[in-house]
Amino acid sequence: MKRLPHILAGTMLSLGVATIPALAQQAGTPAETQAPNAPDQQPAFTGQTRAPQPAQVVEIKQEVVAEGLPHLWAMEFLPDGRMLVTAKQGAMHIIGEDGKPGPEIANVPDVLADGQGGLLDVALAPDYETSGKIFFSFAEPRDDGNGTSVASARLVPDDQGGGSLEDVSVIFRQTPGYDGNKHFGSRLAFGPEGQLYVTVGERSDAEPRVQAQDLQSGLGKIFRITQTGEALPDNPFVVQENAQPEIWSLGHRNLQSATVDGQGRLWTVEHGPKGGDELNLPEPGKNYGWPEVTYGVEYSGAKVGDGVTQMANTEQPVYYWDPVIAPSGMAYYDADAIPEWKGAFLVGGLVSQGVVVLHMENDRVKHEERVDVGARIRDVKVGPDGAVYAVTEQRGGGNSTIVKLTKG
Ligand SMILES: [Ca+2]
Repeated sequence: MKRLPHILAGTMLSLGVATIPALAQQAGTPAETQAPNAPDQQPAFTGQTRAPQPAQVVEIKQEVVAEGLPHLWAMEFLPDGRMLVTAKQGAMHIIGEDGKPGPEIANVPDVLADGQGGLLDVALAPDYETSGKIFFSFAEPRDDGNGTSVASARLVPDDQGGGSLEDVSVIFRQTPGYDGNKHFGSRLAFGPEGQLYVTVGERSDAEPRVQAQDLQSGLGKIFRITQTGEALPDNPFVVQENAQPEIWSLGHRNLQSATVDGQGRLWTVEHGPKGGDELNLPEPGKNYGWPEVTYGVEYSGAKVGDGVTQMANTEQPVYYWDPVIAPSGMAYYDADAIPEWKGAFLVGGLVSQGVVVLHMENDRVKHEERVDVGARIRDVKVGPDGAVYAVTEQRGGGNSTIVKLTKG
């Protein structure tokens, strides 16, 4: 029998409940009503942006279940129903059943907590229940600047609500390092055979970002590795000279959203430039275009490169947003508590301050729905109870909260 998650059981902590009415949502019209940043750009196919809202929008109840938390970056549910969170400044905590963070987990390595850097994503190993193993990504200070790294460790909880990391080992480093504080990514997602997908960024500035097209560089890539950090033998560039064998796909900008769907396929949402966030279904060896092909424009309003939105030998995004949502975490909804969302992707939005619900059909977005949470969303997870949990943050730091979304 499945153990009842204790944070969700019995006297559920409730710090405030608000039922958000179905806003002024109108079936058949896009949720996005603002003017695009690049009005001259045209989608490659119908429904590639501004998909219509669904005919029926489910009423969602919102409840703050944890508050006064440090500035969080990611959250995962432990098998006992408690939440394991990463704080950007370099701490890891378990959130107790009272909604309060336990003592700092010991032995988290030093991170570069500067700009967009810090302790980033966390994921439980597929065999966590027996191995106690977790994986986490972080901005790592290095001799040649800094870069995104992935470590594994055993999480050993104690009976004070804290615990320690044991056998900490950095299993993978994005290279080369770069002396900057932007575009580290990242997310970690496991495929069905236990392969680990690692998403990163291209470090933002003009000089490094072109390396998103360079197979000898780890900037602007998705990687596919074993749980000890090696390239999978069937990765697309394993036998190619002058290519990093861990690369799965290239031409990405800043990937902070990734999840695996019901078929075990990796999906990602990346931060685009102004007006160019995109949803992709990254396939092995394929080129997703950045910075040569993109929807959206530079923050200055200038074209990115030649302002090209389509090019041979590059992949079109499944979907894009102009203006941007500024994507953070992402989850695939396969639970039953909100039947209207079954099979949908839930994407957190920093700028859009809510959860974007993407209803899919034949690997295209059929409907886009927005749930307004009124705060920057840093991560989204589906709980063991089928509710959706959104981690909020405040720009520039401050406290995070965790908001539970249920059917109203
Ligand atoms: Ca692209």
